[in-house]
Amino acid sequence: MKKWWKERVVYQIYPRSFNDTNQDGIGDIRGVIDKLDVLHKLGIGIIWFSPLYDSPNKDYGYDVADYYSIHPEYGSMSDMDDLIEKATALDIKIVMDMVVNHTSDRHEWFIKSIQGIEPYKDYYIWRDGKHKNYPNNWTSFFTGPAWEYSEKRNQYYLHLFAKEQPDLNWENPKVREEVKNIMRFWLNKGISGFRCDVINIISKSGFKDGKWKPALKGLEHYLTQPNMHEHLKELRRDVLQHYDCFTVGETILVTPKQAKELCDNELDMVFSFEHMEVDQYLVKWFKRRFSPYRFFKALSKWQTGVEWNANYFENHDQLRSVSRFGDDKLYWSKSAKMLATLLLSLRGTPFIYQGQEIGMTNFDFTSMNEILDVDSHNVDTMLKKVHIPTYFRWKKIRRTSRDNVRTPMQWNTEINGGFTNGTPWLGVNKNYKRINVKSQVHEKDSIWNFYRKMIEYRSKNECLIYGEFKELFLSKKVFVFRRAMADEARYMAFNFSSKRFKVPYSGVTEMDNYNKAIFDGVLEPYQGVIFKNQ
Ligand code: TEU
Ligand code: CA
Repeated sequence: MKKWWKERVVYQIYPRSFNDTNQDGIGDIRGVIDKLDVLHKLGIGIIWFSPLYDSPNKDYGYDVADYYSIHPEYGSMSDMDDLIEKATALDIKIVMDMVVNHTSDRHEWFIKSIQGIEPYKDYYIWRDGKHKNYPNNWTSFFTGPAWEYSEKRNQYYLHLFAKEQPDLNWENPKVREEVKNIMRFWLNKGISGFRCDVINIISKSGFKDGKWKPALKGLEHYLTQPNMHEHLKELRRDVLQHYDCFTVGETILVTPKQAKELCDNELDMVFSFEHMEVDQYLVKWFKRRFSPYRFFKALSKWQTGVEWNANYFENHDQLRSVSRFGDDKLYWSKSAKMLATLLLSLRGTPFIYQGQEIGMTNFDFTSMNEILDVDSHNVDTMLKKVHIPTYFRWKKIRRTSRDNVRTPMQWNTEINGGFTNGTPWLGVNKNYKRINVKSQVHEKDSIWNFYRKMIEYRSKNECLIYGEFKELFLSKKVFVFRRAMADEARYMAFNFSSKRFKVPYSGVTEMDNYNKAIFDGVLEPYQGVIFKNQ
């Protein structure tokens, strides 16, 4: 079925690092308004905002203290209204981040829940300790036990993330009514959908000890549980279906089968993680060499496994894709463009993360002091406890920290890359003089202009949007597939290496990071090409 959210390209903004207009070193809503024009020129049709709500920022907004207000650091509700109006005028739709598996421990609900005040008493998941110990052996995504003791209540509360992020009790109908009201509030303001944070772990069925696992004990008791489906159906029935909107679920460890079920009558699409796990063992704890082969396999599996994908190579939790899947040195520009071609030619809604369109790279930090991410600090503390030396701790953190992608946007060659004249909340990458928006908007052959052309190309070719996907050729470093509908077909070929490869396909090129008119079957290093078969 045709849908506007299938035809548009989404651009994710991490507001804190986007653009600062009052020189406090923190990106703000007015800063987004100032850049709407350049986003419009790029051709994007939807903006997803990482949380802008009031928050003590333990997890930079993913710990919400008030879903109905804007964090003063980012501006005011009237700035937000202004932004929605100005974006709408440019035909850009807005998607909000819905973080409702947990709240901040500073949320009024939690403060009252600790004190046992009704109706909040059971808004969270409280359990008595077992023999003066945790209620069970579950562990948090951010390391350590998933329970925290509250003296006031003489009970433990569950937190699957930081201890400042208590999990909401979704089995309590009052909690679900609260969530519905929050959704209605934002939809009535004119936004067009939600990205639903860790939505497949909202329902916990029973609190038995988890099976032994090196990481994440307890998973089997809260991952994609039957009640989760019921809760999501309820949200759709009571709220979502009454608006012209869409939802994309962030669903951890999801399989295509589960994704299909989730997209049946609940969400519209989900973010899967399989293609992001091809360079790591056991979730994200141990890194292994990036394997393009595993990457293609995962993409191919999902392309055919579900009806509609949410395609992404980067977000605020991952690494920079050009540094991770491409070559951010010798083939920086070529490989960034190749990734753009692949991302925008897969079947599904494409999501671009701020900075990806100019090939921003992983951070250039040199020590833990430059890192602010709570996850990285928890990992560091945990490794310290088991006596891992500084050098190895830093090696691990440097390769996994979410701050790699959270460094401020690089706008121009001025101080701090034009992000702020003040002191940026997080360090700006020193390569901003070479990698920035302004230079790339002017330079015809830049990554930015390539993204612009590629977005335009996709929007003009129904085949790229609605065409069926078929894998044609898949090897260690090379991937060829076809998108086809009715009597139209496009072929795509990608070389994830610095060597040349020959493939048994050729044709007239329509998009090519080597600007060749004909594709003769020889793939240049990091070439990505779309062609029509002759
Ligand atoms: O992420 C959920 C999630 O799976 C991550 O915690 C992931 O394990 C980690 O970031 C990988 O490094 C969502 C948000 O995207 C993330 O920013 C939040 O911190 C988290 O939920 C808690 O809200
Ligand atoms: Ca600011």
